[in-house]
Amino acid sequence: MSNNPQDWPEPIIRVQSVSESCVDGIPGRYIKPPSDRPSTGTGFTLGDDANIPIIDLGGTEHDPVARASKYREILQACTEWGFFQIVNHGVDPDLMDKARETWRQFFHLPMELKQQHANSPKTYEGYGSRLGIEKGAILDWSDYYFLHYLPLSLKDHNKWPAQPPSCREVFDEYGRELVKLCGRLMKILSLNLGLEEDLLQNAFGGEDIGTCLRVNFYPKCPRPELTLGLSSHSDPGGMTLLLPDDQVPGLQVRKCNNWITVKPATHAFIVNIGDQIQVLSNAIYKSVEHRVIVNSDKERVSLALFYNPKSNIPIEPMKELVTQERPALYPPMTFDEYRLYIRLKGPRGKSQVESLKSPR
Ligand SMILES: O=C(O)CCC(=O)C(=O)O
Repeated sequence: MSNNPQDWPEPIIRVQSVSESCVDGIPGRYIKPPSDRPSTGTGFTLGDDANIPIIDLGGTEHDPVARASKYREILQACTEWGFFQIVNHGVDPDLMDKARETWRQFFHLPMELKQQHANSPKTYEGYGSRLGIEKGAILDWSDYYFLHYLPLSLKDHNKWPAQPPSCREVFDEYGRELVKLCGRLMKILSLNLGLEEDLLQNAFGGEDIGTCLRVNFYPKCPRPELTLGLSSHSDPGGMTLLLPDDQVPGLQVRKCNNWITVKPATHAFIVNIGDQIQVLSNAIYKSVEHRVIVNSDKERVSLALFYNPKSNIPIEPMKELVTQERPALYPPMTFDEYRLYIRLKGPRGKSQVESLKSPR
């Protein structure tokens, strides 16, 4: 397998087209081994009403007591769950709805238009239907669109869809707002590690961070019990802000060896810690496995904005968090090197960050 693949190992088939043509079966390429199928739970059951923490960010500006209590909730979520939802986060709910609906419209454009943006594994930018380049791999039940927002040197409107006409404008605004929100969360995460508020952002490369968007489209699936919309993985980047579908649940987060289906709160973002923050925090914060299930009567759209460190600087546990009792758990690696793994092999649970751990 080359480290610089130029093309996919086999012709790309759009899952949306497969979904439209199959009535009660799905092609073998999408059938997961029994241990990976949605119904497979292990360990004890946490109950159907279990959910990731929901944290209200409103009202913290002028109230130090409320602020301290919210920050503690965030600390607990980052160390115990790796996931939480935020409400009253300051992003206009209309913009959130508009962003999701604009992308939904994109996926409902005629196939010839979407195909003009077909991506390749060289940069992944554009319209895609698989992660990883292993020939014959079992595939996930989803299509996606991937694009860069930052750094500006990678942002290229020509690689964003031209249709629907508002797409570029809406995502420009959406990206700007979410980068601001990520900056705010980074400060909280830094303070919660007992560090000055800018230290985590500085370890990301300061202003030179990367931000990209993956819009996931999960078509209806006649046999949802046999497949996954997205296989289990932890996010390779820094932090993810996910705008889930407001009508259709699907995201599952691993907790105590079981899978919790996230119930999205109205106009919430789902925040999760990625591998780079797990590494920088010397594993105080957890990057947690998650996956997506699909269903037979509703399509689903989600927008994952990935906030990543500058891609060519070494990422390693921050020196303030390394002590004799808690030596550095990971060797330095740039994000460019790190993300090759998922780009070549596709989503594989937490195998990458686990395999990095230095022997102690
Ligand atoms: O669709 C979702 O809810 C989750 C998407 C996701 O995990 C991802 O894009 O990495």
